[in-house]
Parts: sequence; structure tokens; C-alpha cells
Amino acid sequence: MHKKRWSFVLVLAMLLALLPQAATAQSPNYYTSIIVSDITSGAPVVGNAFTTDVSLSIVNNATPALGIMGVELWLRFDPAIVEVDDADNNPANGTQVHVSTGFFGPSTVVAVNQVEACPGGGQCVHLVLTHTGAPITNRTGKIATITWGGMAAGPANLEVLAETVVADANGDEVRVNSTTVPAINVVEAGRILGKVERQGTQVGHGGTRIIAYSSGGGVVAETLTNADGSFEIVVPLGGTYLVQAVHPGYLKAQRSGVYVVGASVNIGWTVLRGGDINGDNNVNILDIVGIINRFNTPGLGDPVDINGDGVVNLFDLTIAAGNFGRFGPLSW
Ligand SMILES: [Ca+2]
Ligand SMILES: [Ca+2]
Ligand SMILES: [Ca+2]
Repeated sequence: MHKKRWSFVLVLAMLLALLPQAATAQSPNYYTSIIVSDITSGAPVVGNAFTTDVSLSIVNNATPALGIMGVELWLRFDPAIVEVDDADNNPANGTQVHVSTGFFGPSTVVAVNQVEACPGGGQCVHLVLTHTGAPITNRTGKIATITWGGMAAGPANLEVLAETVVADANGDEVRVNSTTVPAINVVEAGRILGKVERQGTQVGHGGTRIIAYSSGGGVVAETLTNADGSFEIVVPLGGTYLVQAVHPGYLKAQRSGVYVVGASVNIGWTVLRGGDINGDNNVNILDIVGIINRFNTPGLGDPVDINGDGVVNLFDLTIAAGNFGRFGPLSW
């Protein structure tokens, strides 16, 4: 009985002594990753453009630190669903992506930047970058921004291929510990139509920002009104959106629960109320005092010259006074 217990304690002690070494041996001295971001602008809609970033990351947690000198990226996509928008707008040299110096810095050297056939079939973004600075030991930064065009509804099937390699200054391969790609689904286009006028304006109704937010709060699409206040904004079909109209000097207006089920939805007409010159979404004494302090000043423009007639005057003051006490966003 006693003997058994002792041998158990001994084995346990030996195991405990071994554990930290085993853990040290298994944990690498560095961690590298390639990250394709989720959509950073635009919406994944047929006939529409949207962007994603590609970033590289290295973290060293021991010395000597390992440093990155270059990367060769193979990023596969489904060309039936998305196409790459040519970054240099020159079809003669094929299709390029926008190279970012966020990781390699100002001495970035572009060896290859081409949309071409992947090693194992399919279409790929192929990017080979190096730099002439010191090896990069601890950094996360962008290497490219890709502008995609939606061609048809379906999954874009982005994939960082195993042929993707990172290298150090000795020409040795640096293991890529992880890759991250977003699941992007291109959907059919839906359109939200409407009209936003501005109270008292002397310069037309153009230039008001129209922003469509998803139910999660992210910006899905953005546009500006035409001179008559009309707008058309393209969003993924089948979603529910909050649409907001924003113009300097005016209280915001918004329509929530816009369900885009048909090809287009018209949310109608609204008039923005002016006077919020400090942009706190409230017309109060601070705005009135702000206008009075600049009274008769020409050439100030938005937001204090609310009506846009070129000078801060009585008309701006009465617009603000007439909306005294109101706060936005007003419902559309
Ligand atoms: Ca080109
Ligand atoms: Ca205000
Ligand atoms: Ca004015």
C-alpha cells in the first residue's frame, strides 16, 4: 500500500519536472500570421465594389528574434463570384492589387503583383514583396488592399494557399503559424431610394451623406445626394437597414427598419432641420451664440453658414432659432 503510494508520488514528481520543458519545447519563439480582413468598405453585392486588406504579422517572444524579409502570397478566389479591380487601371500589364507599405515600410520592393492562375488551379492574387530595411521582428501591418467587384451571387471562397511562404534574411523559410480569411458571400443588389432636402438652403440639396447601417451597426453603404436631394444607395438584398442623412449644420434624420426585399425600396422624402453648427446633434444656446459670434462673416461655409449664401447672417440665425430645443436624429 505504502510502496504503491510512494511510486505514484515519484512518477507524479517526474512528470511535473518534465512538463515545463515539454511546454517550452513546443511553444515557438515566434508567431507569424497572414490575415485577410473582413470587408473594410463597400458591400458584397453583384455589380458593386468592396475592399479587403491583407496583413502580415510577426511576434517574437524570445531572443535571438527572428526577422521577416519577404513574403510570397497566393490568395485564391472564385472568379465566377468576384473579380479583382485593377489597381493601376492599366489592362496592358494585367491586373494588380494596391500594395501597402504598412508591414515592410518605405523600402518595400514589389517583385510580383499579378492576378494569375494558382499553382493548383483556379485564380489567385499573387504577390511577392521584400524590403531593404532591417528584418522585421515584431509588427502587424498591411501588405495589400484588394478591391473586389461582385460578379454573381455566391461565396467568394477566399483561401490563402499552402504555397504562401515567408522568408528571413538568410533565405530560410519562416513557418506561417496561422492564416485567417473572411467568409464573404456576394448577394444580389437591392436599392434604397429617397430624397433629402435641407431647410433654407440657397445652394441646392446636393452633398448630404446618406449612410446605410446594418442591424449590427456597421456601415454597409454610403452615398451623397444629388443636387435635387435624390439618392440611390446599393445594399445587399434581403437585409434590414437603418438609413441616416447627415449634413454639417443640420440635425441628422434617420429611418430605421428599412427591409430591402424587392429590387428597390423608396423610403420617401424628408427635410433636414438646420442650426446644429457644433455638431452635437442638438440645437441650443451654444449654436445661437456660435452664429452671433460670427455674424456678418463671409466665406465660412459649412456648418455655420447654414443656408450656404456665403455669409453668416440673419437667415442662419433664424433657422437655428426656429429649431431651438430640437435634437436629432429626427425620424424620417
Ligand atoms: Ca493593370
Ligand atoms: Ca448643437
Ligand atoms: Ca448664411
